[in-house]
Amino acid sequence: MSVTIIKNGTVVTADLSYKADVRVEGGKITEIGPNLTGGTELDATGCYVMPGGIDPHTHLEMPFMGTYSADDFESGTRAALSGGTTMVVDFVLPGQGQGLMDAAQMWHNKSGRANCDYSYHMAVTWWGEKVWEGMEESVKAGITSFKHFMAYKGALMVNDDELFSSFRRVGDLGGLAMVHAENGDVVAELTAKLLAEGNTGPEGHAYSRPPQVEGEATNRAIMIADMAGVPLYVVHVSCEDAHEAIRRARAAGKRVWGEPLIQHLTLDESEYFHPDWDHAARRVMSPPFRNKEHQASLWAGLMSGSLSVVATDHCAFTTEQKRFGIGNFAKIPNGTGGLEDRIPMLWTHGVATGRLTPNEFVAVTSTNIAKILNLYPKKGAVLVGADADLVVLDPEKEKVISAGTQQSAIDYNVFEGHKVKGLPRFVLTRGQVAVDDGAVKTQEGHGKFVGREARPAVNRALSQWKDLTAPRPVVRTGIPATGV
Ligand code: DUC
Ligand code: ZN
Ligand code: ZN
Ligand code: ZN
Repeated sequence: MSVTIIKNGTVVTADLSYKADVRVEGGKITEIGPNLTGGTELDATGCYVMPGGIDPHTHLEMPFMGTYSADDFESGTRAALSGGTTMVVDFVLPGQGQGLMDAAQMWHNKSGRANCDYSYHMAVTWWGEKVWEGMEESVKAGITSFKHFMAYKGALMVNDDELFSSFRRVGDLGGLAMVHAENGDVVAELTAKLLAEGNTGPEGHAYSRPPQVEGEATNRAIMIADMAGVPLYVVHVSCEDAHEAIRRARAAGKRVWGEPLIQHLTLDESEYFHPDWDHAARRVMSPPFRNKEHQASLWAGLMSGSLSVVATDHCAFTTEQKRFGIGNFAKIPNGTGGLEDRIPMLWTHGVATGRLTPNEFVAVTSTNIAKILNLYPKKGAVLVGADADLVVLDPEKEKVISAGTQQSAIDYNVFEGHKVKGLPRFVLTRGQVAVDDGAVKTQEGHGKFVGREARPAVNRALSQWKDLTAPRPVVRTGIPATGV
């Protein structure tokens, strides 16, 4: 079995930084210590040896808004690896009336081409007995997190009664509930009003989804999750209104996590007022980019720990696809790329600016989500026995982000022209070198599905500090007896 030694680097985990070599054999880390020899050496002098990034929020080759997202499991995971992300968690999106395991099979058919390991979340896009039953099968098949859209009315959105039923089911199964939190009814009303008033351009997208719709839905999801007794993960937290609801929940002892995206941390709403229609439309995603105060709130959340994970919601569409929405912003496919830029952008704007320590960086790009999704320590760790999914990051290496040199299949990059410092020298996916001294050398089909275990006891017990099983006063019914 081939042996690789990562030499002379500084190992950085979510807890510690220390000088050590790392031995990799059979796809696993087999030894960490000084002066290791006896294998192919990768020179990590001046570099940090960290757990590979985990992006828990991607949409690869997903049918959406009349088209398919442009990066598939091959180009998407190649983009991921090139930027130091060694695992993605993609959303299985069942069609209306479709069974969950049917949809999961469709995803398995696509993901065979992946270059790195991957897992799935299951989306609950409609509600009925078939879904209720499918959820147990999904958990048995290793898909233990369930995402609910509170927006996209008439398509993916589930109502509160459905949300409550589904959350209870997820809680009973020991899974994790997830939400896209925007008030879909209000978004639909605002969209219709804006279009009727002639606001058809991409900026209308931002006007139709103000921070309040996100704050309201986030708070509602938290309260419903609390009543259902299930832990909750809020995807793409973009504003103070949602962050505030999450902070309050966490301070009250609720098991709630928030995930900001690298796009919301580094790009703001002025992008939608760019005079070039294509420029603005390429940045249309939900929730939209916000103003600088909201951005500052997200950074504060990462720095203080009230927000836990940085993801991308990678859902890339070409300019041609974005142009479906000329004359009607509501038809612009929602989504932006970011998979290959998340690590360098967060290092540049987070660590190099002094906002985050390297250890905090590892926590929010890898270890925290590995723990939340029950992947740790197989993933998200530099420990003996862990998968050798590693990034050797050179903090001095620089580049200017450009669509011309990216791996993603689309024809632009929302971070075009951003100078980043902190790039992978080497990236290993289960021991295989996918980035070799900066050169991308991925292998189609190397990636494997990683199933996850549910946690019935832990997830149920810790989601609520109140004892809902305590005896309650019996409600009196019927007619009072005479004389009472
Ligand atoms: N938001 C997007 O921008 N794209 C995919 C789905 C979503 O919720
Ligand atoms: Zn979403
Ligand atoms: Zn998404
Ligand atoms: Zn920048």
